[in-house]
Amino acid sequence: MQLLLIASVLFTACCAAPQDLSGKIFTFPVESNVARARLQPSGNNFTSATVCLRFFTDLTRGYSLFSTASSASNNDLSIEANKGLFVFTRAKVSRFNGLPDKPNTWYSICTTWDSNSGLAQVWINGNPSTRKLGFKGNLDGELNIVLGQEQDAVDGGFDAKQSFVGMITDVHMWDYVLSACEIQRFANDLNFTPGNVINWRALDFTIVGDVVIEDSQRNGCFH
Ligand SMILES: *[C@@H]1O[C@H](CO)[C@@H](O)[C@H](O)[C@H]1NC(C)=O
Ligand SMILES: [Ca+2]
Repeated sequence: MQLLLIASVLFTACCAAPQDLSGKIFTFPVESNVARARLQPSGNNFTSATVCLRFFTDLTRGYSLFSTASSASNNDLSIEANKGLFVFTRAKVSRFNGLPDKPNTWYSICTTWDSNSGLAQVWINGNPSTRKLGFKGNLDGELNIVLGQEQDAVDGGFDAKQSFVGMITDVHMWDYVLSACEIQRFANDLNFTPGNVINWRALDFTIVGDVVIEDSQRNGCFH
């Protein structure tokens, strides 16, 4: 009986049904080295990828927008802002300068990476950056994906001064490079093909610490 109970608790913890978070946001209301959302990707061993999300913050220091760690690298497919945007692909850093970074504004950001050319690119509100060299090779192994904290170890090594404070929504990841047209559809909130690796409309995630799931205010009256 007791064993059965434990088994069913474990089952619930491991396999909670994915949730449709359409119209919802993750609010990170406090600077900490704990608060985070862990996202469970479908699949592994990626030869290319696109990550898109929307965010709002008033931080003027550096912060992590999307942190991936694996046994191969603590900066596996990661996006950080720190007077410029930094995209990491298996510890290879590509730096993008001069992109808009005004505080207290909703931004849409998409990052693409392709292992053949190694090229990474960032799109802010549907506008492209320069294309820069990143990692040439597969992102294999299990990826641990975290919002709100920057990993210096798999789900660990957090630093409050790199934490994200603000709101994040519409997080999607694909195992291919999205076309410019699809990226602009995402940026403009038109119909787009949801992520096949991470899908905000069927999100498999775990919250740790102060992260609040609430209705989006992003579109005001026009939901
Ligand atoms: C990843 O995929 C490549 C083919 O793209 C394959 O050669 C390699 O063995 C795979 N690695 C793992 C760890 O499965
Ligand atoms: Ca770090």
